[in-house]
Amino acid sequence: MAKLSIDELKAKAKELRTLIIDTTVWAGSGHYGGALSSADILTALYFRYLNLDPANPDWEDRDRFILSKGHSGLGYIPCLHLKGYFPVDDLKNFNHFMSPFGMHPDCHKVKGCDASTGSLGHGLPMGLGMALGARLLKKPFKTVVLLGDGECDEGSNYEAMMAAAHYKTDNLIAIVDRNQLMIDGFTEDVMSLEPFADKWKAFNWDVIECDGHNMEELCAALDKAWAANSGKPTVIIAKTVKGKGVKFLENDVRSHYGAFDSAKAEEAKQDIANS
Ligand SMILES: Cc1ncc(C[n+]2csc(CCOP(=O)(O)OP(=O)(O)O)c2C)c(N)n1
Repeated sequence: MAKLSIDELKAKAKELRTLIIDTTVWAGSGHYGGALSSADILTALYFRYLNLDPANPDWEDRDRFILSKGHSGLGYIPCLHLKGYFPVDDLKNFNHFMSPFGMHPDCHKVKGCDASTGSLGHGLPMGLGMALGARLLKKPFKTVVLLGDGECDEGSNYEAMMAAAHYKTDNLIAIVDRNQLMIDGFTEDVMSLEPFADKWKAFNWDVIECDGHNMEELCAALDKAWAANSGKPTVIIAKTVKGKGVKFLENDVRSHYGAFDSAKAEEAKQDIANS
């Protein structure tokens, strides 16, 4: 599939955000704050970087992607639809009884999904395993793991960071959706992460910081991460805004999870269209 230009990516990210609002309505509720903050990252990955074949989801040489912040399935599953893995009508059952799409992604039920997530702190260890697997199998694929910043309170991440550097997995890319908020407050109040970049550097990772809503910066960061051959894994700390694109949700702890009535859903979509 053709790689989208920067302008096309910007338009696609708007399409994804609109679909996140629709899917929240179809589902009855959802984790829209973190889905909206990661929408530009998912769009750039799926429409410019990840080497995938939606007609052949189990292709062995595909790049691997793990949504470690599994509660953002509300953004990830619509993105897989936009990529062509399944029709939009399937999304209308999101989180309904017997649907393949629960609130958190299940790789045994969702085409294109490489790992089941939802219990935070497991994506990076799994991604490290996939990166080491690629090396053992002499496969060229990259493994990309998207983490939440609140998720980085989980100690398992630090074991994986240490091991990834030890094993020099420069085919592994972590991206942190650094929206500064978690379920119950600002990360710096709940469990401070700063100096966050220095922590990754101390674990011997290459660190790139960028604006996670600026498509030019995001793509420059991903270009650099994709080209890495320094023997170090790379992390992109993407500075984002929870609820991005919908003014009444932006940077507000209450936008972690909730529901919309039809008037609020319309207002949200209008905001996205005007953004
Ligand atoms: C192991 C584990 N503990 C707690 C939770 C409940 N939980 C769901 S989302 C969330 C906050 C995560 O914050 P962050 O990673 O910053 O996500 P974002 O703000 O990007 O949505 C928590 C604690 C969980 N899913 N897994």
